[in-house]
Amino acid sequence: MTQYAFKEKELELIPREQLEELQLSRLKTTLSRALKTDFYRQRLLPLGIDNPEALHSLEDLRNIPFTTKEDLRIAFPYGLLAVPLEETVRLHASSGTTGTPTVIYHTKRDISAWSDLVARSLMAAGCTKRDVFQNMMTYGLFTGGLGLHYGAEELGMLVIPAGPGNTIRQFKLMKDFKTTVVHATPSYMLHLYDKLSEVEVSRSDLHLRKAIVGGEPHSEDIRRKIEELWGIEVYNCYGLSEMNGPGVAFECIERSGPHLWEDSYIVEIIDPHTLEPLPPGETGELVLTTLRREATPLLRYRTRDLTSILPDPCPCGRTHRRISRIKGRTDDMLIINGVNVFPSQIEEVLMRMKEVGNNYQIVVEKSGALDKLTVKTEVTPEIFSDDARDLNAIREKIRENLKASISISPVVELHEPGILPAWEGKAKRVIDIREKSV
Ligand code: DLL
Repeated sequence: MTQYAFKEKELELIPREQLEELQLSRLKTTLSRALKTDFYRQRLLPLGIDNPEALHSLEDLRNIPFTTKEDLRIAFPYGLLAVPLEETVRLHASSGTTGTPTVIYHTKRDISAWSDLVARSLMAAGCTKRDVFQNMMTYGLFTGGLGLHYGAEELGMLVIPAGPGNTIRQFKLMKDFKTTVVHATPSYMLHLYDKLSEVEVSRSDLHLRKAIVGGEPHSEDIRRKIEELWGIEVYNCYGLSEMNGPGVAFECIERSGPHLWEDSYIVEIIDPHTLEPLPPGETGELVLTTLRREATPLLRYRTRDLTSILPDPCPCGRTHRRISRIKGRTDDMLIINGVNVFPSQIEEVLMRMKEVGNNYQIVVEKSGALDKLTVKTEVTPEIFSDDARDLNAIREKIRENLKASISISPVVELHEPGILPAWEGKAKRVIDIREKSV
C-alpha cells in the first residue's frame, strides 16, 4: 500500500499549480541568500540581477547563469557561504580528480530539511520505524553514509552504522540484528552476494526485504539482478553532494523512476551543447536549483548527469515528477575510434546475458593509431568450466551482442568469479589509459 508523508502529506500530493507557486516563493528566498555570497554577488550584480522580487515567474530563472563544478572550486573555501560561520554545523566535500575539493556547508535547519527529505523518501519506498536499517555506505566527507543515517533515524528506523567493507561482519550484523533494509552501492550489493557462499550464513538466515541503492550509475538489469539474487526489492536513490547528497530523487514503491523532490529543487533538463531547455521525455543534462538550503544556495547547477523527465504521472499519486535512470554523465562518454559509447550501454548488454557474472571492467587503450576496447567480465560459477570450446562460444556471443549495441567489436575477456577488482564504495569500471599507452 502506498504510504504518504513522513511529515507533510500535503507537500507530497500538492497540486502542480500550488507546487509551482511554492517554488517561485522559495526561489526568491534562494536568490536573496545567494546574493549574500561573494561568488554570486560577483557573478550576478554585473548582470543587473540584484532583486529577488524581480522574479515574476519560474521562467525568469532562465535569465540567471548556470553554476558549474568549476565555479564551486573557484569559490573554495568560503566564497559560496551565505550565512555567518557560527550558523554552520557541518560540511561535506568531494575531492574529484582535479585536487581542489568542492564543499557544501549546512546549517542546523539544512541538516534537518535534508533528513526530513530522506525520511520522506524512505517512507515512500515502504520503510517504517519497525525496520532495522544497515547502512553500508561510506561515512565521512562523502554524503552517502551520514545522509541516509540521519534520515533513517528521523523516520525512527533502528540504524546500524556499519559503513562499507568487512563482509563477514556485514553478514553477522544482518543475522544478529535481523536487518530488514540495507543501503549500499549496487556494485557492493552484487559483491556481497558473491561472498555469501564463503561465509557460514545462508540467505534463509537473513530477514532482508529491501535494498536502497545509489551513488553510481546502474542499469535496470543490475537492479533486476540484485532483486533476483537476493529475493528483495531494490530502490533507486539518486543524489549528489552539491545538492546535499542522497535523497534528491528517490523511488516510491512503484519502482518506476525516482521522484525528484520539487519542493526542494527546481529541475531543468538542457541540451548540454546548446544549453537550451528540453521538454519532458527528452534526454539531456540535469540542472538543479536548491530551494531550501540556507548555507550554500546553488542556482542552476549543472550536474553533468544525463536523464529525462518522465512525462507520465506516477500511479502513487505524488505530484513530484520522476526522472529516468541516469544514462551516464556528459563527462563519462567514451569516444572510441570516433564512435560515442556510454559505459551504461555496455553494462546493459552484459547484464542481460545469463552467462555473465556480477562484475565487469572496461579498458580503453591505444593500439598503434587506433583505440582498442577490451571488455573484461566474470562469468557465473556454473558457466566457468575448463572446456575451452564453451568459453569461446560465450566470448563470441558477448562480442556479437556488444557489437550490435555499440557498433564496435571489442576484445572480450572472460574471468573466473572473484578475479576482477571488487568495490566497497563507488565502482570504477572504466580504465581509460589511451594517453599513457600512446
Ligand atoms: O554519490 C550521493 C549519493 C550517495 C547518492 C548515496 C545516492 C546514494 P557524489 O559523490 O557527489 O554524491 O556523486 C554524485 O554520483 O552526479 C551521479 O553521477 C552519481 N549517482 C549518484 N546516485 C546515482 C544513481 C553521491 N542513483 C554523482 N544513479 C551523481 C546513477 C548516480 N548515478
